[in-house]
Amino acid sequence: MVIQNKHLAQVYADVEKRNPGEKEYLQAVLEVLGSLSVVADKRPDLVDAGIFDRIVEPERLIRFRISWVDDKGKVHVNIGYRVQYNSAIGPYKGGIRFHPSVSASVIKFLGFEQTFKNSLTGLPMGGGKGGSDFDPKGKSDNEIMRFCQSFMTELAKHIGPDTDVPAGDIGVGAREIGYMFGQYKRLRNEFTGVLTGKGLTYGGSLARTQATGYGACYFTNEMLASKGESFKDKVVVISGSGNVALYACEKVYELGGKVVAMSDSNGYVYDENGIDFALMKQLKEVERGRVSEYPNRVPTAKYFEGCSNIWSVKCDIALPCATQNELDGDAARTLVKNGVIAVAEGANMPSTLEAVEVFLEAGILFGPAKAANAGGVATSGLEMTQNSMRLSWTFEEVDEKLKAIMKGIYKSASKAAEEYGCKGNLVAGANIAGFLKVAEAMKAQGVSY
Ligand code: NDP
Ligand code: 2IT
Repeated sequence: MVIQNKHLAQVYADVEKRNPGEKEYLQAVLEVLGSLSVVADKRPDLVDAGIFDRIVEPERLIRFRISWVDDKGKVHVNIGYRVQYNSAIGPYKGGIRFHPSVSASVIKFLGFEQTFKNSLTGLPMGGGKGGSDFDPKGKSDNEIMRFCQSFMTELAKHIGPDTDVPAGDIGVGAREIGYMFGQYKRLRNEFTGVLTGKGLTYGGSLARTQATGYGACYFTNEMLASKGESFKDKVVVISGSGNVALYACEKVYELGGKVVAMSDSNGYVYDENGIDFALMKQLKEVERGRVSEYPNRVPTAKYFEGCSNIWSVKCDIALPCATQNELDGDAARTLVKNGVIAVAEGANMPSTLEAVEVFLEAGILFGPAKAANAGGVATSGLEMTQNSMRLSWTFEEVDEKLKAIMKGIYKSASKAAEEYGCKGNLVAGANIAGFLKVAEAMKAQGVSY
């Protein structure tokens, strides 16, 4: 990808120098700056205010030690991170990820993306992200609890309901949020909405669990409608089988489509008759099992080793909902060759830069992560609102607001694309629309942060 605008090319060169070898972070920055050349050309005031130089440097990156004791009494040490990326439009907001691949580069890319995503929701939330290289797989419930408590003992020093509000991400769901919330309350003696994705008995919002997957489908529906299409009778492939993938699957069926393949990091399962959502939910969410066990219960389903081959399954709609860079240029070419009409990113940055170029050149409908998966954080924003008002809305009320927000995101991304001369390119549109709000706020607030 080439950055046309000279100032932005220099900004990117500086980012490369300051963050050597941080490939995920550099990839995310390159993609956004690549789209913003048209903005820099039109808005010398933003160049003069140093907005581009400032927006690519996190306000703060906290790195800390997490010591914890396993069930056998052995001491372990992991690294914890919180990036407080940008607070121009609201308190820092974004998930926490527990996965062995977590590094400063991964957390910074996620915090950077989150800044623009949160801006697109229209809600007052800045960008943040956190996590640890801790691997929750194979740990007992007590080990998970002790780890979460140790993690929060340090994180509590840096967060607060008006400062920074974390939530879940890979490896962090309702169980982990519960343990972290409990520890925060113990330390502060305060019952506040400091985390979102909480359980329904202690301040969580109805529909937050479903929100990212549902939202990705609502966004896809908007893209399809622009071409007179819908999910009706469409064959859909969804990668992953975690929180986002599961609820995307449920919504695809509700909208009339059929999900024929889902995966985890070891492999994928295919059933031309359609994946049974209730069974997959039971297997993954309740039993915490593996996708490879699915064919034991459904004889028509077949399991294949290796998760990346899922993209060779012929489909009309592809929803990558697992992790970053899970869909490369070759996978994108295969999808296009097999006649895919729409791809929407439920995960963060699941498509490589090359894959995105393949989709855009092929002219298929492509919904980038910061727009397509914003339903999760948007509903977290709604959870914050309910916590502040000390009341809770019904599932239907939250779901209606989520739908309206996803429609709004589609509209602002397509409008920005059109206004800046790249009609139909939602990657550029989402980057530009998300950026402009943050940029105006930063300019209004003066230099320094
Ligand atoms: P979960 O932990 O619930 O599920 C993650 C899923 O992705 C699992 O099926 C997991 O398989 C798979 N996966 C994880 N890492 C890899 C990998 N390296 N290679 C292949 N598969 C992998 O996480 P979520 O569903 O919450 O998150 C999925 C994606 O969606 C992430 O990119 C996240 O950032 C993004 N997202 C999440 C939101 C949320 O509200 N939860 C909101 C917006 C975006 P396995 O079990 O084998 O590890
Ligand atoms: O990537 C994301 O948007 C999330 N993991 C959700 C963040 C949130 O604060 O709900």
